[in-house]
Amino acid sequence: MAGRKGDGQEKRKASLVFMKNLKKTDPQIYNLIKKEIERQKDGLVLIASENYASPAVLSAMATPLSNKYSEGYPGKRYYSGNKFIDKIESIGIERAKRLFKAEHANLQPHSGAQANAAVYLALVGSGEKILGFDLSCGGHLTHGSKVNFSGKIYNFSYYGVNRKTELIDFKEVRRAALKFRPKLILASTTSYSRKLDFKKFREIADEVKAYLMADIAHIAGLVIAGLHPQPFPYCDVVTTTTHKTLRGPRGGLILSKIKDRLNPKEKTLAQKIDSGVFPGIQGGPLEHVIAAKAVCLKEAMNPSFKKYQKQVILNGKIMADEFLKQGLKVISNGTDNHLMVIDVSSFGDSKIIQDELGKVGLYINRNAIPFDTRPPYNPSGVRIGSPAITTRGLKEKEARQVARLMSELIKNINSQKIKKQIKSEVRKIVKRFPIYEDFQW
Ligand code: DSN
Repeated sequence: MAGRKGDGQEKRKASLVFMKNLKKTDPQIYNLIKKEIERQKDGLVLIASENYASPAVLSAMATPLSNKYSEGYPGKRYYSGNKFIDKIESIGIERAKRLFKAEHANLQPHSGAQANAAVYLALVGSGEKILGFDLSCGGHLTHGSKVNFSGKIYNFSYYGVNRKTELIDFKEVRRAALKFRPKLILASTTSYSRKLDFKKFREIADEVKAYLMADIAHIAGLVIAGLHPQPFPYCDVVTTTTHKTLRGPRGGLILSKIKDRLNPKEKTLAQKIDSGVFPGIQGGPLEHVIAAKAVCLKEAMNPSFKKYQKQVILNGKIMADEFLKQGLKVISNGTDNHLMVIDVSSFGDSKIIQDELGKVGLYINRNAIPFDTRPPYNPSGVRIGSPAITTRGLKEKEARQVARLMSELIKNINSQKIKKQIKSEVRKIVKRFPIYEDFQW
């Protein structure tokens, strides 16, 4: 992979020729894109939901496929001229089904939020009940936040984590499900660092006759690599994004069973999901992004993908271990996956910590912690992820070093001298582990 050393992939030259045209037509935007590329190259991305897509994935997106209208699905479009688009989308669908062991796949959601919206529309009526995971414990905005469409249109209730262990407590999930009697249960996270037991969720869903959906946006790559329990056959529907551990283009994806086990006499589950996406919530699909999704799914079939995901977990564990050694409080005392949340409230304001880390080239995002009493804009924690640094080729030794540098800055948030030292250490690391080095923009 051009400039993506360390993840076992072939090194290749690549270039986005369209950037040359952009330079002539709109130098202002061209220059800003170049600056953003340099920022990504010159810093260490520790935002758990970000990654570096391959030149092949990026190239597929920068194509005239963007010009095409293809409302509908392969073989059933509303516009002519979809001969090749149909083939591309069908290849992507087959790859997604194979990788996630799914009976049905829909590659059209523009994002993870759109994927979730389409599933809710397909399965739950307005005002009906959904049981989700509490946002401060690791859920997502689209899992029923009051400020999001999900919390406004549907009647949400939540389960959380055990106060002491900070782990999902299945007794509480069951109690909440029996009391609330939801139509849909979400086994879905965005900042939870432990494995999800889909079998247990399914037992509870069966007991209350609810659909079960997993939003595996964060852990999709780990699931494909067999390093996290598989959502199928337990879940009815699985949503994901394609740009996090999956390392593809920005976008969403829905996987599902074909049959609707709760309402077998109605349309199939697969039909409901497809019409939930189109015409339910979207018009024309972004076929250039769908082509890039197909490319990232091909990359995920390469044995080097599993090797990469193993290293993502190893790096995550090492970082959590170092944070604990440095005296920081890691939620649930560690991680089983690619991320962890740290309570930084005793060291300062999380927004300031996030911004100061960004100034030395260490990019993270602030995040709520379980039972957080602080507001979402200034929560008590920060979230750290290992996928992007692992794509750059950092291994255990460097992951530990990065965690140590971050801890030093967090503990000395007002020391300019320490920040200067850390900035120079980060510079050395990004030079040793370059990204997109042969990619000509
Ligand atoms: N998917 C979220 C994240 O984890 O960063 C953003 O919405």
